[in-house]
Amino acid sequence: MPLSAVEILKQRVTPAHLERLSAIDNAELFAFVADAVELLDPESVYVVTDSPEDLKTVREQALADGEEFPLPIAGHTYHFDSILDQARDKENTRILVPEGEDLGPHFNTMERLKGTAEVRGILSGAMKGRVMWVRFFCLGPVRSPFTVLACQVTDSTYVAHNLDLLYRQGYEEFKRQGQKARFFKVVHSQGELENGVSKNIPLRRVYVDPVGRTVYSSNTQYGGNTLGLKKLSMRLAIHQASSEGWLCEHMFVMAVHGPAGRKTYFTGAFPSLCGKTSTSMMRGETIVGDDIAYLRNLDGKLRAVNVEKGMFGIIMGVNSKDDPILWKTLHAPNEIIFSNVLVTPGKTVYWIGKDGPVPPSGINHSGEWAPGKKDAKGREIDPSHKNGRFTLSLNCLENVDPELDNPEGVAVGGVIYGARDSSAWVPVRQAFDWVHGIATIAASLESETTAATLSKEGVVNFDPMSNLDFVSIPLGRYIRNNLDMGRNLRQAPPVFGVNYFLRGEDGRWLNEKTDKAVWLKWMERRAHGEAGAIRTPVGFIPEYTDLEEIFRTLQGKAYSPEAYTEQFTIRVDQYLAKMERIEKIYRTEVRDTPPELFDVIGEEIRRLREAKEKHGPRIAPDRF
Ligand code: SPV
Ligand code: MN
Repeated sequence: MPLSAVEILKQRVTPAHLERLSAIDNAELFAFVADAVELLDPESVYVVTDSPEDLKTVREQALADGEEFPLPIAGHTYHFDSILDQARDKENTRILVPEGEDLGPHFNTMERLKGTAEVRGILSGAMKGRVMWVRFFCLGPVRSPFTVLACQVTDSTYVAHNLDLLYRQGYEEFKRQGQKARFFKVVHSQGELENGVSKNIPLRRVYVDPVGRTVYSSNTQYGGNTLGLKKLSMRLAIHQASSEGWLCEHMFVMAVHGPAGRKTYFTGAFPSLCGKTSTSMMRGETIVGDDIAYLRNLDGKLRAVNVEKGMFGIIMGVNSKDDPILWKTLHAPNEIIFSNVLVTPGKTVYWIGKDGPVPPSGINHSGEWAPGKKDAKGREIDPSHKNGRFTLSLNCLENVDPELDNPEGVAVGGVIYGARDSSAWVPVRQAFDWVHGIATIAASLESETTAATLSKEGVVNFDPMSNLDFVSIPLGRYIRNNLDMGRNLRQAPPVFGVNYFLRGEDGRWLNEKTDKAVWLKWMERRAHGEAGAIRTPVGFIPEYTDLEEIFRTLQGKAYSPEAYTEQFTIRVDQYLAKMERIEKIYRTEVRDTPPELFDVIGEEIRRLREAKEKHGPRIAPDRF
């Protein structure tokens, strides 16, 4: 007769750690941990509570295991992933679906039982001779209508440590909820190591099972594949949210500070590497979160929380001028993990775009490095990986917003969608209303690819809500959930589209990195009906005088009418091509597209054609 979960745990877990587990009165948890122990066969099991001593143990063990290495600044450590394990593995990340279910062509799926069997086969015995760390966390603030609990087991102390910087501790909350606790389950093993990094990359798998509320991750260390509470649980959350009437979005949450001490909270969805973190870290504003938000209708108002409490941010390009707060934090004694940067012999870290010269030598994700070093394919290896990251807790930032842990979240005053679009979208515009914004901005979002995933850079991808990588339900339903959210609010917040990557006809960027500060202030005013706007076929665009004033008073910069005209000229053909492209995708590749999406896109196309007839293919703002 098979052993019960409790019997397995009694055999495999020392009394001290069993006691910690038993303090949580939850049979599903015992079954999960017992199953993980049987499957992974660790030498021992360490149940980590929320206590500072336990967190210290994890931190120190990451160093003892050689998964992290110390740096001279107190609290700083670094970690490398395999050169083949530097980003999210889209190819081998699959949503497991019950037999007969089909999410549509935008998803990488696998039949649930088959996928589970495959990944469990790979994970079988993976923790032999190692410690299995059992971790408890809360997604969203603790004791809030937003809270979702999660338990991750891992054999990587780097992963366990990283989670502590990114998520709110949940052991006490599991204890408190006891039998009532429903939770996400994450099973991770880095697999066999060679020189401290995952060796069997061909056996890297990230399988997400929304039905079983479980994630399996094997033979990888890169955070995006292993921090189960991040993008992996996000897929579980989108599934759950869809059946419960809330949203889980790839969004920052920030306060934009308006006149007379007014704070207006915005959420913002941007594809990876398209300015999401830098927007949320804008000087003068305050940050609630930089990556994932849960949104709920609470008493008719849209409210949002940061699912996390830390940042796993891209370090490339961080410099003292553009990112003064981050710069300061990254150089102060804070608990920070640098991953896939260059570490010099003098033990300083360097990344692409950091102030100062490129060091003549160091160690990076490729091993010993010097300028000119080439990879196996003969391509030059950058000093740091473009997707190199830092992990820190938001509470070490001076611009952290005091509402970070508010159990009720923050009231959303505006929603922003950002694309990486060199040819069409103006730098900032406001949708006519929620449905127009969801249809023509959010659901129509496209982005040129970046280094955040293991794919070719510079290709235009359809990426609705910047969330296509993480949606785990049919796309039509996901779009409908977004439309419904706004419809059910007493008053839906305004929706904006931004684009920091517009180029002129000669290929030059039309905006500076710092211009986004101005767009934020303009959106904040618009959210309160305080700035004017010009009605165009694609939404409201700013008036020159408002932008000129904001540039001048905020940044002491002259903003010329010519720059404005070039930036805000409506390039009708590009918009039309885009809308027609998007419409086709929804007609041919997405099932159950809400009909109003076609209505709204159809109207936009009609408006654009009429405008073109009247004014030609490039329409300067003063023509409207
Ligand atoms: C992103 O790529 O969108 C990230 C980092 O935020 S990852 O955890 O890899 O998803
Ligand atoms: Mn992200």
